[in-house]
Amino acid sequence: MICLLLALFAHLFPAAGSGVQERTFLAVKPDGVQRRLVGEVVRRFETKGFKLVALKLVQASEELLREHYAELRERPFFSRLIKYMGSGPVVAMVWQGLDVVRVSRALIGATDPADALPGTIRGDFCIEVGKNVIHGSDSVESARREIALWFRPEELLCWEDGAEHWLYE
Ligand code: D4T
Repeated sequence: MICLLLALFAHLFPAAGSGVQERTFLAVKPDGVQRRLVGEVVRRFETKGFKLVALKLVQASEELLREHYAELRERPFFSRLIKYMGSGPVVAMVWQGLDVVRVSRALIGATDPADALPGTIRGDFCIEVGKNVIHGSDSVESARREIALWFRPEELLCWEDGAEHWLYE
């Protein structure tokens, strides 16, 4: 109930999703699941200190993927991207924390793994842009849209974070 009220509040007052309450959508792509990288990806976000709010293994439908990547529908790689993303299960997640959208993109690394720095997920675990292991929302607005697309409100859990006191000033 409290979660539903918070979701409604965030919808009515966009600034409410900022600060420590900011959320992002991440997905370990089919290649990441096949290559047993789910644990490694979760470990990186967990040890950074972000809070896990939702997680599920999903075989995404073509309809969902077309909606998720709607902005890229005119790009030449769109069909290949939709086929690849539907080629096996993905692990969909929501993470929360201060500046989590921007910091997650930094932890993930550049879209093309050839440009991704060592120490980032794409820098450490993949080679080509068409098999780049993980997706992360590129803005707070995209995160809101993607979370609503992949999760029902009741799947986003509110829980007391005992570590918050040790992570934030
Ligand atoms: P995602 O959305 O998967 O986190 O990737 P990015 O946000 O880092 O990059 P993007 O939206 O530009 O690309 C989405 C997705 O398309 C694949 N892709 C991209 C591809 O196969 N060929 C390409 O030339 C580009 C630019 C990889 C990520």
